[in-house]
Amino acid sequence: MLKGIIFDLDGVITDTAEYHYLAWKKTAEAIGVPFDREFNEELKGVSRMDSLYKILDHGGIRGQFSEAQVEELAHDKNIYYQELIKEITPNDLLPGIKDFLLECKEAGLKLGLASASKNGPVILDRLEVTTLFDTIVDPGKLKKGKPDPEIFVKAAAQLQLQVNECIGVEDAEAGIQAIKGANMFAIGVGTPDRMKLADWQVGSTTEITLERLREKLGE
Ligand code: B16
Ligand code: MG
Repeated sequence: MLKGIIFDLDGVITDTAEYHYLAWKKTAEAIGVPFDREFNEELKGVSRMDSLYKILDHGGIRGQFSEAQVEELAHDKNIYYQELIKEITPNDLLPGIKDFLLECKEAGLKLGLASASKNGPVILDRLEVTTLFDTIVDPGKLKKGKPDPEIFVKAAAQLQLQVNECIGVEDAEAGIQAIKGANMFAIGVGTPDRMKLADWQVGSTTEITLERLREKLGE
């Protein structure tokens, strides 16, 4: 029986992808790596350090940087990013998602956040939805990032629920793999070709309602 819903942040609750794109573009181009929107797709749902290693590999220059220099680049990217997310307001919630969160709370479901972003708590505050969440997984304490299921398994444990009592919502292919690896039902926000592994694919967050979800779960 459904008792908890575990949400990804970027691409599900708000669209910070554009801000990540702009900050990574500035960082990549400063070190001579060409950066476009197509390549940016590969970074969705991927942690900050893993994203940076992908960029360095993309430019074939990973070997030219010491660990300390890599840390500094990641730090610089985060400074640009934090500057950009200062502009976030509740108007930046993706359409329909606040109604769904409220509907779930009213139905007594527990809500968790399973985002790879260390900026997640600040973003939830800016969106004014922090109090709707019962738990937030700290991505800094994970052994493995998505597509590993660890973050979803941990979110369920923090909610004091079994994995089969929870479902996950994601927009990245790596995220859907993580939900499925945790043995949960997966809602995938995105195009059918990118959300092939999802149990329920939706084109937009406006399509997600508790009634439709219960129908899909056969409850
Ligand atoms: P930060 P999600 C992910 O958020 C983003 O999709 C990804 O682009 C970003 O690199 C990652 O968070 C880490 O973010 O640099 O803020 O710690 O989709 O898992 O909510
Ligand atoms: Mg995402």
